[in-house]
Order: sequence, then C-alpha cells, then structure tokens
Amino acid sequence: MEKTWRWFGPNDPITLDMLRQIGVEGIVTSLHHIPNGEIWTAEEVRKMKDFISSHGLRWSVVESLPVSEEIKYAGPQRDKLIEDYKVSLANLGKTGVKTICYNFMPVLDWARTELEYPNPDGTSNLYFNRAEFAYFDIHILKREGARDDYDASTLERMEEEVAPRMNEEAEKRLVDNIIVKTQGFVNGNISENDFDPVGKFRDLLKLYEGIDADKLRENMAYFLNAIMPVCDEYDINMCVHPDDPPLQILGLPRIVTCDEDIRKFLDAVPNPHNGLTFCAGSLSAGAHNDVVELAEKYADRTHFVHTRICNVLPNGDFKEASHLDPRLIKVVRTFEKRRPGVPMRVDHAPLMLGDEKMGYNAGYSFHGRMLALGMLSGIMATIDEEG
Ligand code: DNO
Repeated sequence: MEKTWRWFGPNDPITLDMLRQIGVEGIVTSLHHIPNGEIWTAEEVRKMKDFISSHGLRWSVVESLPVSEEIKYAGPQRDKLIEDYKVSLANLGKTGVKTICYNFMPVLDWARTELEYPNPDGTSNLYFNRAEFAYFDIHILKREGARDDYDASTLERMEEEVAPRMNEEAEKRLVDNIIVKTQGFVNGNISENDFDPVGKFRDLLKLYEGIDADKLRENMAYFLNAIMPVCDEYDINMCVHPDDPPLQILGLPRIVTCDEDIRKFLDAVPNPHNGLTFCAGSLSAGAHNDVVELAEKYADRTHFVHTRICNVLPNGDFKEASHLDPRLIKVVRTFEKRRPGVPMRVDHAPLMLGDEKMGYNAGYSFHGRMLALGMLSGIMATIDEEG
C-alpha cells in the first residue's frame, strides 16, 4: 500500500519536509480554509497540489471533501450543493487528485469522550466512555427520550461513577471533547469559536427529526447517483468513511456501521467508483464487527485504508489498541496482497514523548503516528518478503 499521512495544510506544525524524512510517500489533506459547501476552484486545488509536489510528495487523497448537512437531510439547497460538489470534484479530477474520502454521518463526525486517557506506560490515547457519553446526552444536551437509548448498567454507571465527579469545569471539558475539539479541525459543524456549542448542536439535531435510516440511505444514494457521472469521467474514487463509532447515537440515523450497511450502500450504487474507506479502527469499535472478515469481503471496493484498531471493553467503552494488534496485521495483509497500490494512512496514535505539549489535533500526534508508521512499514515489508 502507499504510505500516506494526514497533514492539515501549511499551518500544520508537522511539515512536509519532516514527513519526507520518515518515509511518507503521499499526502492526505483537505482545503481546510474553504468553508463547508463552497466550491473548490481549480486554482485553489492546483495551488495545494503544487505546494505538496514542491516538497517531493504527492497529494494522494482528499480527506475530506465534506458533504453538507443539507445534502444529508435533503434540505431545500440540496441540488445546488450537489451541483457545486460536482464542480469541486471535476476540478480535483482535472488536477489528478482522484481519491476522495467523505462521510455521511449526520451532525457529528467521529465521537470520543476523552482525548488524553492515560496508558500505564505514560503515553495517552483517545477513549470513549459510554457512561460519560450518556451523561452528555441526558444531563447536558437534555435530549428528549435519551435515557431510553442506554442499557441499565450504563445508566447505573453514569449515576454512580460519572455524575458525582461532574461540575461546571468537567462538563465543559466533556462538551469540548465530544462536540468541539474533535469536530472543528475536520471541518465539522462546531468550531472553537462557537459561543454556545450545545445550543447550536441541539438545533442541528432538530434537522433530522423524522429522518430514519432508510430515508438517510435514500439521500445518500441520491447524492452518489448524482455525482457518479463526474467520477466516471475523471476516474475518481469516492470512499465513504464508516460511522465512528459504528453505533446509533443521539437518536440520529447511522448507516455505515456494519456488514449489512456496507453491502446496502455498495449495492445501492453498483459503480466501482462508489467505494469504501476501510477504517479498521471505526469498524472495530463495534463489538458486532469482525474487521478481519470485513476486509476480506470488501477489499475490492476499498479505495483507502485507515490503519488503527480498537478494543471494546465489556461495559461498552472502547479505546485505541496497539498498531501491532494481530487483527490489524491480518487486515494489512489482506490489503497489501489484494490492493497493493491503495493509499493507507496511520490513524489515531498515542500522545508520547512531548506530543502532548504541541497542541496537535486530537488523535494526530507526531511521535505516536511516526512510531505507528514504523510498525506498519515493518509489517508491510514482512508481508511483501513472504510473498
Ligand atoms: C477522524 C477522522 C474523521 C474522518 C471523516 C471523513 O479522525 O477519521 O473525521 O476524516 O469522517 O469524512
């Protein structure tokens, strides 16, 4: 697989020169300065491509060309936004950037409750605490009917372990982790500048009243069918990112969570340009998913791979596991053998060796990811050597 790295543009403290030194071959990035929904002009695309090329690297993947909320819930501007999306795609295609990662998660992109969960060795990781998430949903967001979405043991843990340690500051941190710090840098709905993130979030949830999984699926197929002619013309591969975590949350429909979901969206638009970002980490955060089996099953429709993996604990929490986890090695073997040129990026890695002082985007440390890339490079070289 092609070794790629998610880089957040010219303001990223991790520079392209640094990335060349550690064996990165291709760059995964977005035009982060262009607001969600606006056209990516040929000029802006070309500028980014040339900047990356001038550092001896190539722009391999766009992550993400964001799909506006209105396309997801089919608001009045949907067709206009899809037309604009097609223009951006064509501009990317003409410039030779042909792998596009996006997601179809309503309102909230990925979700974590803790960004610096301490590991016994002194490093820290991302963590999802189900009882804290329930606390956010029930006591902070105060979503109607929220309580019914959690099992009795999560509710008990929430009352006994989480509620007693909550105060204004702890609540603010939880809000920050779930809907601010993890969202802004991925061009999500909420950013650090929002004055009332919870209020804004409540308004966003309202947009999905009456939209169930089938309706969202229909909207996704509508979007994909509309853009496929442009993808065919420029040989662009669209690759949807699975829902992270792959579970129903906050009463929102989620449609890329499991084997059956993946099969449905691939069959709904049976064009090879309609494909998957195989994020082993997101899929493994659902105990119902067998990532090793899913990789075998969907390798042919996978155009981009995120290498990381999670452990789900008996209480429903999950945390990022080692990049040397045997399941991840098997997934890497599948893609290295069946999709040798496909871009792969190391995803979410621990904060270590001073990373924590650098203000990196959550999950995107330098030392942690560099170590993980070293591990992955070793795994891939071994697989190639074994033939
Ligand atoms: C989080 C990322 C996601 C991903 C988007 C793709 O770390 O994996 O934000 O980039 O969902 O659209």
